[in-house]
Amino acid sequence: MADLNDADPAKLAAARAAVALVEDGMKLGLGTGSTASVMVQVLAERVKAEGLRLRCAATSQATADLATSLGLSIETLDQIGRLDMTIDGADEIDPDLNLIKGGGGAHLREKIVASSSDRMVVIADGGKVVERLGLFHLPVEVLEFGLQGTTARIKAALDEIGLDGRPILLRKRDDQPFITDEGNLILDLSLEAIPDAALVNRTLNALPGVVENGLFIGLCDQAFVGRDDGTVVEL
Ligand code: ABF
Repeated sequence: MADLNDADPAKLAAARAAVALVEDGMKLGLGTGSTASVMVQVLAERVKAEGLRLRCAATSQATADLATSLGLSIETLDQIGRLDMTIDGADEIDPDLNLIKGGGGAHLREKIVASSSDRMVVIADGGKVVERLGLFHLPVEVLEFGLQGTTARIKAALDEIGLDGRPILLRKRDDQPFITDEGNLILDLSLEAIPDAALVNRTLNALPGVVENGLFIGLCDQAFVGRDDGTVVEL
């Protein structure tokens, strides 16, 4: 486990700001990714130092493994039910706190956990803040079954809403298709700019074969953006 002293200062600052919101007895959703991993370490330190009693659900197996290794106990979302707060990272954050997530391949569980939370707090470094979403590829989790047809439907649906000709790539890791925690595949859409994120979200999720896309619209309540000097800006 990486030492927190070696953590990226911007990520650490954002993580500390979010973990400061945690109170004894809370039910928490734990995000995925490198920033969320720093947050889990900061949280574990607080739990140890202050004896906080928390109930936690994880957005990925990787986060569950990390949290467990640090002494946090993880339960399933169904065991806990409604969560008080989820703290997670993001790939892009716009001025309305809409997000692109899923660069780490966990956006399906992340969206379920965020939607089961009274409050979603995003932590990030300044590189994630954008004026308009879309420069980062948009991850879309799809079933392996009927992949070609699903890809064609996504292309046709994007054409219909004026996003024609955008490249769609099957995500790979070590030359093999990337498999999510739910056993699905991910298509990465290079949209360049998303003029109407709610429309793209609705359009993609209505297609057979699509499980979930990485647009988080109206789910994030608050964002802490860390800077390299250790200061934090709240959005
Ligand atoms: C998760 O981790 C994802 O939704 C997002 O794709 C990614 C951000 O990772 P990092 O914090 O490593 O930039 O939150």
